[in-house]
Amino acid sequence: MSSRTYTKEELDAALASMGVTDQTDVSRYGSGHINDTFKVETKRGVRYILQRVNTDIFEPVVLKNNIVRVTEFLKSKGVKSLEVLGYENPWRLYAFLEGYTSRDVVEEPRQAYDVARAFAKFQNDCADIPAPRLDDIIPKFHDTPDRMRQLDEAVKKNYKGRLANVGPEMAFVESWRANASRIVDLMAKDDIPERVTHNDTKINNVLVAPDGTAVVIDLDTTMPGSALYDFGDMVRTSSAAAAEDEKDLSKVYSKKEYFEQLVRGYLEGAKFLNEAEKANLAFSGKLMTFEVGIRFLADYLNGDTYFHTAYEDHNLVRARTQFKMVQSMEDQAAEYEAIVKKYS
Ligand code: ADP
Ligand code: GN1
Ligand code: MG
Repeated sequence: MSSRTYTKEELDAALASMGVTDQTDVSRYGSGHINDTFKVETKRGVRYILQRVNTDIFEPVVLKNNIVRVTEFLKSKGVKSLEVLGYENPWRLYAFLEGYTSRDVVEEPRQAYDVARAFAKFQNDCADIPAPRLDDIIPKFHDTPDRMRQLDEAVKKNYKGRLANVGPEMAFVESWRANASRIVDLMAKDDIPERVTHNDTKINNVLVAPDGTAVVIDLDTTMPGSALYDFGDMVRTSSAAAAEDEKDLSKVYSKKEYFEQLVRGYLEGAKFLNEAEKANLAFSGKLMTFEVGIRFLADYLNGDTYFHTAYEDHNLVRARTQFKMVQSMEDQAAEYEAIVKKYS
């Protein structure tokens, strides 16, 4: 879906409803695929993030409760997090986190380490959130077999007649289909425990300061899940040599030195992992990357209704990079398993 446009009046009204009236500039910000995000400059020099929640995807009242609950809990512990300054559904206002950088690709191994430390700390910080259990904000979010079912439906409908364009991608999917249920099966057997997880650990959902201190953002999908969802999705973007939508596939592969720093950083922070979780760390990188690949492919076949897209084949380009990443991790499987052993 291409991002919708907003009139100045709409944006001004949203800001006024949350007490901001001295804005000098409101402009699109960041590269998130789901919500509509704006940076707000004011006469006072104070900056904000204004966001319109994607109500096609989220149930807004449930989401607001979850966000308020998680951010208040982190604040009560003194953990730096998103600061909610206003929330008038579907709009919300966050303090702009000054002094931090958001990136789409890792440029040096140290950055992969910082990302992994940040998400491990986030899991630790959220682990003792008081009952009741957090809401399943998007049910079956990381149920890969269910994502396969959604892809199969999209193939059957072939709503846009695009199936003819995805022969090689579907062949890759078939070669991988048998692996889809491994994590949900281990969870069903209780070999892998349910924890409070972020569930969207892509690199631009953590802001990092020059000294390595980090703030985890985009808390919309914080809910019960597996630690492996978070580690695997980190590997997907933070071990990648190129952007998620790089068209030249020769530039797309998983970099071993980034993967090593992810493992080092994550295992330094996530001391709570059991043996089954550790044994599946390297596998989770492949599975979560595959999962996002089939989600992009299904969205392409459905006519681009879910992820923001900037051009006709954007979701197909993204699906291709994901499958290339999975293949690259397969090619390095023995080395990646050895890295996990080294730090376990
Ligand atoms: P989406 O759900 O669409 O991914 P995000 O909440 O991740 O939306 O926000 C999109 C981008 O906006 C982030 O990747 C980050 O670059 C930037 N961003 C979001 N919140 C803040 C904040 N409080 N301070 C600074 N930048 C932010
Ligand atoms: C979306 O919101 P954003 O852009 O940080 C998506 C993730 C995908 C990611 C792929 C709620 O993340 O699940 O992994 O795109 N978020 C949601 O880039 O579906
Ligand atoms: Mg985001």
